[in-house]
Amino acid sequence: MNPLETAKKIKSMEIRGALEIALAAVESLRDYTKGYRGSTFIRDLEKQASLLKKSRPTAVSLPNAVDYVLYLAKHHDRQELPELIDKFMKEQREALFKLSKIGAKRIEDGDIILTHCNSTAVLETIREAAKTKRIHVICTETRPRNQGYLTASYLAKHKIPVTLILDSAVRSAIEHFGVKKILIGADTVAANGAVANKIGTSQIASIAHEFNIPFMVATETIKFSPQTFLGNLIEIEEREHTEIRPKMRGVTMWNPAFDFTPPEYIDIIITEDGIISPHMAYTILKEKFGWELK
Ligand code: RI2
Repeated sequence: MNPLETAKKIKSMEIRGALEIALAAVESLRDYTKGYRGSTFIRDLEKQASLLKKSRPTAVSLPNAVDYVLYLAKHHDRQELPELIDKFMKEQREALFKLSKIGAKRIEDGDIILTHCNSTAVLETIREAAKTKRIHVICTETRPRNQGYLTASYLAKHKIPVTLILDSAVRSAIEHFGVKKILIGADTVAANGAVANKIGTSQIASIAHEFNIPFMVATETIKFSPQTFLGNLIEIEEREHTEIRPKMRGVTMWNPAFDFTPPEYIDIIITEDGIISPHMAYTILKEKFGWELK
């Protein structure tokens, strides 16, 4: 699929999830590179990259991955680029596998875990833990796009006990089921350890804080934001109001797709490089994104 079509599918959320949108974007740049016949490759690749980066503003995995392809293009021959992109994509899928192994160790037999939205990092971690431990997952619907239905279906398919609840039932569910841990994914991790994730995450974090329940984030390091290290702010995407419901005369609507959870509410961040406190985000950025920060 070409970058323009891919950008459209990312914007419409036909392709979604912070890791999947990054991989789809770089795969489209790989195919573009393979089919390129012009004479101004870097300039033309940068135009395609810009289309992809504009498709959704919050998940920094997207610009990180696209910028890395541009970095590779500027430091290697065009003929080498497709193979280098394939290698990068393989590394990202391996990162997901590695973090799931590490994260599974923080899940105990008999845990009741609440999650929000639909995160492959979360689901692979739960699936890995469920190989040897009894786990019951409580998942929210996640209005307005109801990604929680994908989570519930996935867990049911893998015979992991799962209960679907309303977003507004989180506090009641924590009390009713005796939730032991919260495990959520991430779209972006800022340099100060704050996490951008699906709207409603920060409310869950504040409830977990009140109940003194561990709030854990599962995320690959590709979602750490070098730009925030340099002082930039992460834009919270606002989506079509009609995702909430059809227009109502005399009623305005507001539909932010993400929110930020402050580091104080986050106990651990599980990555493929290990488990860190949110305040160690700086270390990850220095080690993993030196090329970007120069
Ligand atoms: P993985 C999703 O956003 C959710 O916020 C999810 O937690 C996050 O991306 C990470 O997903 P959306 O694409 O990369 O549903 O862990 O708007 O799959």
